[in-house]
Amino acid sequence: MFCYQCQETTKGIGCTFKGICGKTEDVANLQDLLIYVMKGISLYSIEAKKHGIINKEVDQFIMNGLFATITNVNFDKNVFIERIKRGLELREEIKEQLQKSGVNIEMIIHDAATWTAETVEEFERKAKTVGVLSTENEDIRSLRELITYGLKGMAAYASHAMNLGYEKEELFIFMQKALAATLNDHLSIDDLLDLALETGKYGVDVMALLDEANTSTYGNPEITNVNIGVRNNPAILVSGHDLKDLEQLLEQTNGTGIDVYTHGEMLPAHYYPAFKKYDHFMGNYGNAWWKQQKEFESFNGPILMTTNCLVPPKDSYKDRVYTTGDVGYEGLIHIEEEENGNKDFSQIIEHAKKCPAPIEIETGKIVGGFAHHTVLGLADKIVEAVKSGAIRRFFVMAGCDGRMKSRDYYTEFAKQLPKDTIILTAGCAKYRYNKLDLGDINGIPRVLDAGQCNDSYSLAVIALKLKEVFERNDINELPISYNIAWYEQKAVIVLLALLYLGVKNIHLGPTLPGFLSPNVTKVLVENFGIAPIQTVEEDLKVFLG
Ligand code: FSO
Ligand code: SF4
Repeated sequence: MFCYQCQETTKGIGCTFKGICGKTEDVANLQDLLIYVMKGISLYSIEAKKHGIINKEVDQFIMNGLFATITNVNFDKNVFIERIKRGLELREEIKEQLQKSGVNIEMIIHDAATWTAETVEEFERKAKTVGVLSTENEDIRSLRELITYGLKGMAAYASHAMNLGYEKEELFIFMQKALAATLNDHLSIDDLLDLALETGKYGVDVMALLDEANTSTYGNPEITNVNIGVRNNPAILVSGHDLKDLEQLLEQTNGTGIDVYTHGEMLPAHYYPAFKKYDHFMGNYGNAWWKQQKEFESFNGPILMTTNCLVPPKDSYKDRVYTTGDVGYEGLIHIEEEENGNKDFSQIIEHAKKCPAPIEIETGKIVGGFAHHTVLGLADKIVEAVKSGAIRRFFVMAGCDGRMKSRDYYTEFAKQLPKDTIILTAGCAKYRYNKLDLGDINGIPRVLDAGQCNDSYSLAVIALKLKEVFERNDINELPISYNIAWYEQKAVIVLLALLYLGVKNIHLGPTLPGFLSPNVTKVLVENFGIAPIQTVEEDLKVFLG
């Protein structure tokens, strides 16, 4: 195996026998093969789309396949074996559709489109030949992977939007076009750089689509105090990003005496008006994903994982963890979607009834709900505060949290920021500073949480609005600095989206991606001013210059 898609990759270079995330070698290899199969399908599918041949299953298969290979989503070998099998069948189906329509497909000769196998042993053999390192040139490899990881993040967001009935054909076309392009040996470094930026364009589109899906379905996030303590009822903990799953669980637990708490990235669900009507939607329990081994233990009740980030569960609570959607782990119970799109969570509810209430690990409240609608509603106040000098600068500190000690930087950075600055955040990065008492500026809290990582879209909308209000020509002329923390591939699509929007001088940490080759890094530094983080003191000097 060779995997370097996340920030915690071994030595910053690549995981070669077992992932730091817990992904095993066989699963890593099969994930590579699934990606390869999807690239092969894409070669046919983009032809089919050109000729008006519709195959909805292909679109969904590729979206969910990309999603399942994101860090900490699916660790289940059998899931990948089944998907590879289905992928090969689908590839043949779409090929047949093309042939029946008289489309000439003789030019599609790439191995990804033609190889075939039936047994698991054959899959495993093939998998070893199609991984990341099968691209020899390290710059081409770097860009191909950058694009692929961006597509994975895009796919995750597209999937949440689709669960709420929102989809966009252009996104599927692009995902498949870009996947196919990563097989094309004729594309130059410049072509691939352009494609990476184009990925960012569709990144903006997919986040806008998900924003539309979430806000039209559940209302605009409102300023909300979220309880972080517990009460004495048995309860279910929900983690991940899927609001549709949460809604169904809240409906099904209503009146059962079971409380529901959020963990990690599900925290922002509390900001949506539609979820406020549930009295048993109690609060948020714990912190970012990587603390789950401790927090799931003390929660006492069952846990539903709707997306990443799942950490291989400890035996002490393993029987309480349930997965759904693209999430999977061998031995955990998976709740399947029914034909009509419903999910039956009764098994989890019955389980919860037998469990003691959660152990309280903290008390108090955290505030959030500062997505674009709320912040633009405060625009006058904010503009006034900027003009009067009460707010000197905004710091976008969106992204992910993670295990590495070096991420203490973000807590320290937040603490040391001058009192006349505001942090704009989204994603689980916020847990590094959202429980600090950083105060407010004229009633505006100094940490404004827009929501999940996909709500970084809100931060872009806010920046674009400020650009308009302050009559600037360039988004980079605003008093906004970007100090982004990344962990997995959704952060990659967020980053590409910001680059596409023209944001310069983003600081990225706690380390630069292992998948960026020295030459690709050089291009990003020269063209976009991307920089690694240094010490808090050094960075503050640079930002506040
Ligand atoms: Fe965090 Fe995990 Fe949202 Fe990521 S939960 S790390 S960017 O999956 O998705 O922010
Ligand atoms: Fe390693 Fe990250 Fe890949 Fe897991 S996802 S195998 S930790 S690079």
